[in-house]
Amino acid sequence: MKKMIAVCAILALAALTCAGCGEKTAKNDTEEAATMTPTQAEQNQQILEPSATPAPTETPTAAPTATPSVTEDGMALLCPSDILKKREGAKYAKFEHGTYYSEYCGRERGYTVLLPVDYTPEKKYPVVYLLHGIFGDENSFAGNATLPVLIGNMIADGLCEEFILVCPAMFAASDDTAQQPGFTAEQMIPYDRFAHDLTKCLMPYIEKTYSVIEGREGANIAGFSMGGRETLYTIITYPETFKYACAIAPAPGLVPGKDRFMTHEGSYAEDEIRFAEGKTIPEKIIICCGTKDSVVGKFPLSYHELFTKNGIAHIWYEVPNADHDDKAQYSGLYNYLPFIGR
Ligand code: FER
Repeated sequence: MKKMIAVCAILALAALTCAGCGEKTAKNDTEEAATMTPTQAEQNQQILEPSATPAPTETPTAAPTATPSVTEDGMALLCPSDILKKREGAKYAKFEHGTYYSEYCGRERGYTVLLPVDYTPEKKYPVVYLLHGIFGDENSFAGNATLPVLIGNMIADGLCEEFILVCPAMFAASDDTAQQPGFTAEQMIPYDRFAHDLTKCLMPYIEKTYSVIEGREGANIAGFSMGGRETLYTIITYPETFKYACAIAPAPGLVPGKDRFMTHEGSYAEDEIRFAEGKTIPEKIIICCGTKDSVVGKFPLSYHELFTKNGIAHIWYEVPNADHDDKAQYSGLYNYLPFIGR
């Protein structure tokens, strides 16, 4: 029976993820945001003002319905569609697979990496560690052909700096033939263990292997769903390690809770979701989620409320009409990547 539930859950999640693959975001009114850096975005809050004021002779029929394209924190609600399209003559990076030895897990573990097209050891690059969803592995993002396009186009348009994208395998079990991902309390443990594997084993390996800006200045973390939850877990556990963090549709379980998949014991008590005073902490934390997320529902909103209650500065916004899908992911990345290396 348990197996049946797990299989159904896997199929449902896989169907949603695939529904999002290569999805074309509808052309939207956020094109102007394409030329904005966060600083410019911050200065452009007037975009929020509704521009379509009815002419004086018109009888107002209903309240204005136009959705603002940029939030007061400078977040473009949707990723502009042209950023997601291949451009003629443009070169896009390709994912490569690598392995590192994890002393923490006592075995060799995989990762994929997307180096800038013009990668040269003469430069030093910031790194984004991008964490996949539940049941995923280091190949989950590498299978997404749009991701290199989004990144390549943003770099070409001067929207973000060149950076190295590292996609690890998050399920940090010591023996992954004996332990598999799933929806039990026991199966949550390897996900949280990844925070230690990442900071103690993978990050030092990446710093040794590629030409990266070392330490916190070059270290950034983001993730989708289970990866979003582990992004939050990792920055709460190692607040001084990362400069910018982004949790897209973070899954439940960082703190106690219950949903249709399982009862979450919680990796931390609500009161532990804090940064000690005077500690170095991430400079920006973005939490976002689709308004129609049918998998994690209102859990991301509850993280926003908890962070607010516990005094953790962060940016929160919702992606209009996005489900647990690419639309939410691309919006989150589009808003997050401009911070990297700046
Ligand atoms: C849950 C709901 C969703 C959960 C995980 C997810 C561990 C993750 C979804 C995803 O990664 O896509 O209750 O519990």
